[in-house]
Amino acid sequence: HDDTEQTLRHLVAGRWVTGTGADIVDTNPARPSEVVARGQLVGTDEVDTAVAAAAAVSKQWASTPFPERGDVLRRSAEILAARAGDWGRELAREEGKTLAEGVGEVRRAAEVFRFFASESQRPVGEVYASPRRHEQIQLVHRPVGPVAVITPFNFPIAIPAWKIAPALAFGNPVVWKPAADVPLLAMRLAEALVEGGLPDGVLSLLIGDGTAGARLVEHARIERVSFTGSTAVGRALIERCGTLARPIQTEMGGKNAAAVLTDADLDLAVAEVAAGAFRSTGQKCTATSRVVVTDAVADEFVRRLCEHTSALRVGDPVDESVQIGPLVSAQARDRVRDAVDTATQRPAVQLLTGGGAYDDDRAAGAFLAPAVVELGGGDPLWRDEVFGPVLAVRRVPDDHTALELVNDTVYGLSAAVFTDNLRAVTQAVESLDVGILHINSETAGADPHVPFGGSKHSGFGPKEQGRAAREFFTTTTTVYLKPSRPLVT
Ligand code: UN1
Repeated sequence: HDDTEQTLRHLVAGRWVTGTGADIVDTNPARPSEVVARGQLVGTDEVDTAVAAAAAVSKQWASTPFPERGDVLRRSAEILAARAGDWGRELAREEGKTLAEGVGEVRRAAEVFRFFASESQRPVGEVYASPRRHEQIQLVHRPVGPVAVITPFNFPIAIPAWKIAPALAFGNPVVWKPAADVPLLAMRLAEALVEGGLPDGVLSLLIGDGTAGARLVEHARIERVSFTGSTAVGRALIERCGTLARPIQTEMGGKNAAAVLTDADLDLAVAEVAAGAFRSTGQKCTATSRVVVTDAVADEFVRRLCEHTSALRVGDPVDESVQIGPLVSAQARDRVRDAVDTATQRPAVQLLTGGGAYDDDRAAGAFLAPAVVELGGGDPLWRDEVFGPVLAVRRVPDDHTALELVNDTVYGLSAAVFTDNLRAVTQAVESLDVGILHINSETAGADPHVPFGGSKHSGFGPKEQGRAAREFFTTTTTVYLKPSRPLVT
């Protein structure tokens, strides 16, 4: 493996350039002295140039026949799939998720590209009858023009793929600003598209901070903004885009619950809840951060969950035997550890396992022992998104109450219910205010061909992926179509 230090570049108007912004050093969160990549952030000039280039190629890309656009995506998918091993390892070194998750994520990006390569072949639009003779009314979808894509650190290549692939497939140029914590994987995705034959200017990659993102969103030529990240930033962008009358799609926080009901298969529930809570070190907006369990099975479930959790192997993510890597940075680790420390000082909160940093060879890395806490209601750990490996357990008297507590949050991304009880499943489907509901599987995960997104404070605007993506990345024209004169018969 080539673990030599990489140089960061931005892709601006078809050229790989050095940024004119502040210096950045991209380090390995498992071993912070190890530099993965180094470079400079973008300055304002690069943002402006990228948007101008996107605007300049917009008509041409929109009128490129869809099979040609699809071919670019298909070739890029093959490049991603072929390099999944190497790029997945870079992902693990840069972001901290395990090698298996890193490789899986690059493959997933390839799958997303393959799906959207064909998506533009599917039936589009609608045809309506007209009340007037010889007239037909059609609903036609058209590209929207340059799109701004802003993505978080936690899925450095999959989340960008599921925004960029549909944007491109439906004929729109993209100006993309990824989180500055994961610049190398962003470069890899852009490389795959360039090698796949994407014309100059159709994708620009700007590695920058919030200032670059804010400037990008403001540009008059940007027609749509697609954002995944924190609720605070998402809401600020929604407000700004509201003022600009610019459509925005946001995927934001979560406080996803799993309900373990009285008839639950406890082996399954323990494995899935732990996977949902701790994979990617809990840094998913779909992560399980609350569990409600009925009194009838609580003792047994909690005992097994803690056993399972404390046995998870935490360490260097490129070591294949490791199950949980570090958090993305030492700051993230300290923030999460502080949240747990503060919570466990409150009498209603009991730390059952984990929550501490390590004092062995992992001390320098951003590692934190996966934590399970038990609490009553109303605690900040029950309410606030922590974005780390922390799971809050609450006991309830019965199935009905368990499901009611799943909704006890301002968020509404995903939920999991462990049961084969049809009455409980029916209650869950009808009453849980979430965008994604899993019956007998973990709260995380998303297939590319189905819509993804949350309700309440978790999401705003059209959902992502599947058929939902077309809604956001195209605009419609309602066409009243009839001949100029009556037909001669
Ligand atoms: C997944 O659960 O596999 O930021 C995807 C996030 C989500 C994506 C989750 N937007 O975690």
